[in-house]
Amino acid sequence: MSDLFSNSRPDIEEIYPDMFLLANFVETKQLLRDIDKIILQSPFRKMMTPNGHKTGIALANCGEYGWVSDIHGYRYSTVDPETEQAWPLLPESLRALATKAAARAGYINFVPDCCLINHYPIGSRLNSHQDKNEQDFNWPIVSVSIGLTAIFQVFGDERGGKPLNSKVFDGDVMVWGGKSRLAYHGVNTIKADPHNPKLKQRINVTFRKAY
Ligand code: MD3
Ligand code: FE
Repeated sequence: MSDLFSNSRPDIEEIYPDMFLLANFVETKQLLRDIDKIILQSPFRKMMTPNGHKTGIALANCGEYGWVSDIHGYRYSTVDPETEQAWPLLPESLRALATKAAARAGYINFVPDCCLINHYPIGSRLNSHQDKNEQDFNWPIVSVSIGLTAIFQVFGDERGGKPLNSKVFDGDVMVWGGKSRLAYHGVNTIKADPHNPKLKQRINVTFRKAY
């Protein structure tokens, strides 16, 4: 059958310069079990931001470094500010997934030292921003989408304007490197799935090399 009439997506697609979508790259059931364990030790929480508001979405971390925010700014920290303890260990299976996905997109030997887990209930969104707290922008960021479908928005060099919209499904992995690494990006308001009303959330896991 011609591709015009089938719904299949390519295994890998460069949707923006140096930004790769790996369709259905991972089975998310085991990932969710890993995340359940991580959040027992480091629960999802909203953090204060420099503008005096809390982050709109709740987050958790594992690995050597965690992404944290407070009134002083955004940074990477080796300890959870709630407990002053190290973050939960990054499970080896997750580390291997990130390394494999990066290699599939052409970035070999990617070994993340940070795993940020974002929690999106229905109705939540992530406004346009850049990720620039990491030391070396030559390393990509790898992200895994779990649960409800989202629309990623890539704005490019400026915060606003007309974005590239890309739908990402459960099990999709994206690799952002090179010319896309400092692109402004966000996530559109998460909608319920009428075909799957019991599904109430999206989780996004990003793997970074902070240092
Ligand atoms: C694009 N998270 O945590 S995936 C974030 O779905 C973040 O939770 C979104 O943006 C989410 O900062 C988007 C990850 C992502 C990460 C870094 C990027 C997309 C990026 C850097 C450049 C361009
Ligand atoms: Fe981001």
